Amino acid sequence: MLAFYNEQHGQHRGRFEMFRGEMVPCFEKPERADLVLAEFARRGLGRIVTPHGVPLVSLERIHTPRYLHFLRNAWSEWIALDPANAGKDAFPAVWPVRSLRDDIEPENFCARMGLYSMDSGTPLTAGTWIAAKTGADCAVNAAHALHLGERGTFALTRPPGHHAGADFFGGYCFLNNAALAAQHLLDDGAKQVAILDIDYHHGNGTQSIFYGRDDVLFVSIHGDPLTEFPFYLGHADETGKGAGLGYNMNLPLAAGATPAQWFAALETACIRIGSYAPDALVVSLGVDTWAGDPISRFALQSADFLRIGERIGYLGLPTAFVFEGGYAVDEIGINVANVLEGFETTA
Ligand code: OKP
Ligand code: ZN
Repeated sequence: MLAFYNEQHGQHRGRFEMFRGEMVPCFEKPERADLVLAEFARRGLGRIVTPHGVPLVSLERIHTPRYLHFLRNAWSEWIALDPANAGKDAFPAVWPVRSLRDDIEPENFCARMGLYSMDSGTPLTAGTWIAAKTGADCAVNAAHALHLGERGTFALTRPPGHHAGADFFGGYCFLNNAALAAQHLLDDGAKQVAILDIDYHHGNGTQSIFYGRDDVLFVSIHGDPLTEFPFYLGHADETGKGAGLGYNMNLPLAAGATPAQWFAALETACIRIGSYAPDALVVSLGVDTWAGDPISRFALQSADFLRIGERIGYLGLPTAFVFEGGYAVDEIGINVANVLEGFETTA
């Protein structure tokens, strides 16, 4: 397996996130990717390469130009407000919810932070743009390598991407790496691509990006949004719209669902993907489904991740794995590497 990794991810290093009325240390931290990298190398799972930088037009295949412009300049605007801001992360504090206008771009930076975001748990830092951009490079390179003949590739990126929409950040995500990978596969000539999202949290950004399209099938297994982040999307009745009707499948499970229930959902997901018969598969690979994850409530054991990789491998599709969540850092390397190793055993 060919892995794409860029050490610049470490430049995105949020200090705190807002959680239940206080600022708590960020769960999404650089150690996550470092530990996955170390375990990937320790097991000899494959070659690790630095991705080529992709042009901004590749990002514009998924994200709006005005959002990309905002994201690239956000930090300099933040410190322009007050030089002392250099020592603080930027957070949104106001949002254009129902009845407020989101069609006019405000000049005020704080107002634009809200226009382009969905939560207050996602600090924007000095190195956010470079980390997100080089992460997106990893994802696009991982997709391109499938086009060049690889059977399986791994974009070892952070921050994650699946909550980011065409024009907003949130849920620790800024650029939607999985969506960029899927779109790149189509641009390389694939006719149909499936995305399987197995992160604990629903990939609202990915779903929304492809909701009206039938050339990308989105299938997600996640904690029920009635109780779990991102709350406002991810229900079973969201099946797509227009040309995309029937090409979105949500398999929400109650918090506390057992591994047996989770694997039954994986079977449903794989059957749907098999019947779609895509040219390639993108996996949004979160391991926050592990029993000990500090912010999630499923119960998978480390050995289960080997079985997940195997089941995905038996689909027989060129597959790009894109790293998403997982916050139990001591086990994160083992759990991610288990999925990749399970996939490799099916070659
Ligand atoms: C990102 B990914 C926890 C509150 C939840 C958002 C979770 C984003 C998860 N203190 N904050 O899907 O793993
Ligand atoms: Zn997650």
